[in-house]
Amino acid sequence: MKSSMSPLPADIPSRLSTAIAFLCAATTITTAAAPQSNSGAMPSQPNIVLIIADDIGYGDLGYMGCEAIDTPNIDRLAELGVECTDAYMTAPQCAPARAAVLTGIYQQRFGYERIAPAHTNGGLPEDREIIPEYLHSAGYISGMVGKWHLGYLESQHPLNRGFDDLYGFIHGSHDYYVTNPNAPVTSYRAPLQDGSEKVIFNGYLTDDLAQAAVDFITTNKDKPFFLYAPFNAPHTPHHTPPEQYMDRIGKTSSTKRAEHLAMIVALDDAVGRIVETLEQEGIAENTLIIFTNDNGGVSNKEVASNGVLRGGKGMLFEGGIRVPWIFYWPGTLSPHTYSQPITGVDIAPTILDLAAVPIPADMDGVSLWPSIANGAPLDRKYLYWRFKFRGRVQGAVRKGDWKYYMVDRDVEPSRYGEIKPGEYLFNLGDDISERRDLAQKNPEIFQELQAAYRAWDSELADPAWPSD
Ligand SMILES: [Ca+2]
Repeated sequence: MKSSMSPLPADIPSRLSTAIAFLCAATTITTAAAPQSNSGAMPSQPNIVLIIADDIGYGDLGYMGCEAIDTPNIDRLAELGVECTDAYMTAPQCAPARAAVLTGIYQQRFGYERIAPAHTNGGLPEDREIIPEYLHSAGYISGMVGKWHLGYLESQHPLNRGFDDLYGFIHGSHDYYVTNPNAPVTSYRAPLQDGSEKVIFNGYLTDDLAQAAVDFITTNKDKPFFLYAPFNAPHTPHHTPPEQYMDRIGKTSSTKRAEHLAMIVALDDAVGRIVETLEQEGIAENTLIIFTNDNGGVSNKEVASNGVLRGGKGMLFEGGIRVPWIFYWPGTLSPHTYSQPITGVDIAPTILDLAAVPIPADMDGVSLWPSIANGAPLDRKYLYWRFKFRGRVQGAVRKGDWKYYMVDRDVEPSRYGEIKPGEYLFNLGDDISERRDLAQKNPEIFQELQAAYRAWDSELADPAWPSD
């Protein structure tokens, strides 16, 4: 098991330094007590709330070092829960990352390499089961609030994919203000749906989704439930959030960044309302909350900040795939920092494990429960990535602190820092910003990871639809 936090460059924000100092202190304390479940046994069929933000930058939350906003509700989950420092999604883009989360399988195995344009009929294949379908057999009620983005066909609709309840939208983004169900459908203006009904809403979307999450919890408080809450904040469009959010932004470099951060403040309030509802209903101690983000922030618009990480959305540098990730379960999970590398395909098997549903053998992910609850080392050698998008292939493998990265075409220098087509080796332990290529100095580990990538790559399907 590696140290509790990866070393960071000297220029990390002072607030993050403070947070790390606190977390290191906390880790020291909890190491003595050993991170573990209080009961020592796996709790039976807890409620599970999975909150996934959309395009938050790695440095855009209070506890991750953002100085321009406070995110007290998310920060509280990190402080009192399990803060995962080396957590990833399996794609640097919304939909493929979500496909892996819900199936527990690397999405490239079934051709979900990239987002599916609406005209392609692409999306979740019918023969790949997803979390709510598995949970039905264990008596769970499942609800979804937010952004689907996993197919436009009726057969791919959330209500036909195991969800008993839906409040949200099918496309990849949505207006933050009023929509009319009779208006022409565009990517931003597909109607909001309450179950199978198209609805008008007149408020602010993040507030509206928070209310739907609260209503789902209140309605289903007496059953084991799974609430999948993929909020679309702070994804585009950059509609200026209401004053109550804009007024809480400190100094920023641009109006667009202020709007981006205000969307995150609204999301933080939504998280607070969900936690408050669980507490008011007396079920907080029987509910696991997972909070994470679907891919890194867009790094070319001076909107999101990925902190010390290189690159952003669309890239397999850390800035595109490394995400904030928290497990919060008061009374069951002791607060601690968790630094083993984990990734999006681990979410489904972890949830199934807690629900006492057998984990299918074809899942790539592993249940994290024994590890986050009792400190067991994960039995896994490599994490993998591949992203074929708009004519460029990127690949990556992580083992311990080592990361192999390959790209077959020039990467736009202004966007990610100059990098030429080739294969690289980075050591994230002392170079989290991926600036020093160590391939020549470490041929053995380079060749091992290169071979691991090529073997895994050979198992994958071709992308099932073209890039848009
Ligand atoms: Ca996204």
